[in-house]
Amino acid sequence: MKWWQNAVVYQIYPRSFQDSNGDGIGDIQGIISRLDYLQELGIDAVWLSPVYASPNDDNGYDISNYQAIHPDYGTMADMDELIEKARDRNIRIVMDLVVNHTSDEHQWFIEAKKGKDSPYRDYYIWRDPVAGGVPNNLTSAFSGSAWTLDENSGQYYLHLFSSKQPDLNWENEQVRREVYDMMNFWLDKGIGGFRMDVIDLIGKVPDKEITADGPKLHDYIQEMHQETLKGRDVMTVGETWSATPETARLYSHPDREELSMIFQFEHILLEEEPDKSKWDIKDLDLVEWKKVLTKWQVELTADGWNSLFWNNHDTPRVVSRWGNDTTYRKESAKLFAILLHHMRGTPYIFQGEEIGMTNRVIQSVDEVDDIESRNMYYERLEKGYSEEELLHLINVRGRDNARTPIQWDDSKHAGFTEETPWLPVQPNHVEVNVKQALEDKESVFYTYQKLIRLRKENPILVRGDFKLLLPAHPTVFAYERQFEGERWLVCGNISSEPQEISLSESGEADVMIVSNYSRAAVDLKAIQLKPYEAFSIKLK
Ligand code: TEU
Ligand code: CA
Repeated sequence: MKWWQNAVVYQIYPRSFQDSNGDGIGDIQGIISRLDYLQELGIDAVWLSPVYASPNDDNGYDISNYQAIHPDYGTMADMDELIEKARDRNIRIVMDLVVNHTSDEHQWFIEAKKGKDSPYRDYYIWRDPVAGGVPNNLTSAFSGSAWTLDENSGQYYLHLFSSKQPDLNWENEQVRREVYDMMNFWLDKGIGGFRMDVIDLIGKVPDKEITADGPKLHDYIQEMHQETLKGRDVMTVGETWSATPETARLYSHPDREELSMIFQFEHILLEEEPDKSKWDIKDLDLVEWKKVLTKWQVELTADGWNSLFWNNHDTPRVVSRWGNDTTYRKESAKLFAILLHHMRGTPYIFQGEEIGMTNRVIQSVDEVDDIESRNMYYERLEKGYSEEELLHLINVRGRDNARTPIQWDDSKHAGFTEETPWLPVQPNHVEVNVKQALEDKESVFYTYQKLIRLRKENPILVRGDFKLLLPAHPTVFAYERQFEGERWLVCGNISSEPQEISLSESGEADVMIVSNYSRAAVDLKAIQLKPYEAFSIKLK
């Protein structure tokens, strides 16, 4: 058993976590000032989104120096202090590794742009025009072509994200060497590991328009493991939008010496029209959703490891997306916590999820920060979409939803900052905030705290088998965990309508473990579930 197999990881988006110097931007000293809170919650590791030098075109996922801290966030001394003070609380700091691309303001790209004979030219991917235009049909995740013309050389360079995020050429051994040296710089500082940004893209073959899962992808990851991770007690989680349980085994089988686990997104992608974009939305079919979650629970058991998450800095907040962020905000936030934290895998909590923070509603594109939303808005406005339609898309799917400042208390800027925050604080911070949550024994916070503690105290959660119940029920997600004769039943009504179900095949209920309605007992033959009611119970 590795430490990260019964750990719970907390994702911090530093810009929005806690400001300490009154510039309206979250920073590392702000995180240090909140370590006691994270220790109180009980988490074991922090995934820290990028704090490196960056022009912030993509809020830090466009890095101009991997071994320097952006002044917005502080200094390298602050970073060393964070790693040390977190370790004093048995909290590891997992850094974000963004090596599919750099910023166009990285020294390597500045050199590469100087001309075709630059020693750094082949750090990136350059192609001559074809028929006077872009080399092929590859497109950017942030709208438009993935190719931008460099006037100076008359060649195009590849960027699967913004034109200020040129893709690194992983075929070039020098690039790989530079990345491994940088990784060892951070690992030697005693960080807990890496979250690896779009790592499934580094094996791309642009001339064949192959982006994810390229032919050399696992060769590169295995080489990376040997050159940096081998022999270190660290965790790695790859962000792999293309993953299936089959490929997840390739990344996470312990004998393959690649990664500890990956983030798979199949349950997230169910709301998108197949082979289109995140903005081509379709309704969620909960039966399909349960089937996908079950597939990942049962197909990765023996020879791989799962991550478990509902949201992150790229996705809308779970209580608004799938729950009910008005009448049943607390109940549905607790329901999703109960359903996730009883599953097999390493759970991730996105900052603010533990107090049931909600999406942010905007009325105008002028309020939008995120490049992905802005580019989509203007591209689709050109194509004739209405402003109202596009604002709706941003309100339900935009990444700013997750990036509003953490609501620490009911003061003017929610205790996040004394000045004007870089992104407005949500109006509902007056009632949804950490201070209130810590004072309210029935708050979402204490449900998360209990679930985190349960994972430490009960091997069934870490090692037990998973069995889906009521597969065809349209709104109830129920499953059993079984380990060495012990059986737990977990059940949640993902709807605002009461439901009556029978789970008599699970036998006799024993003691209640967790409930979001303070339920004391359950008669498995006939269970009346309240709106968004969830519970877990031991079975005899
Ligand atoms: O995200 C990869 C990615 O594909 C998502 O941005 C996706 O396009 C969409 O935003 C989610 O629906 C990673 C980082 O998490 C993201 O913040 C960066 O913008 C991106 O890579 C580029 O580094
Ligand atoms: Ca600050």
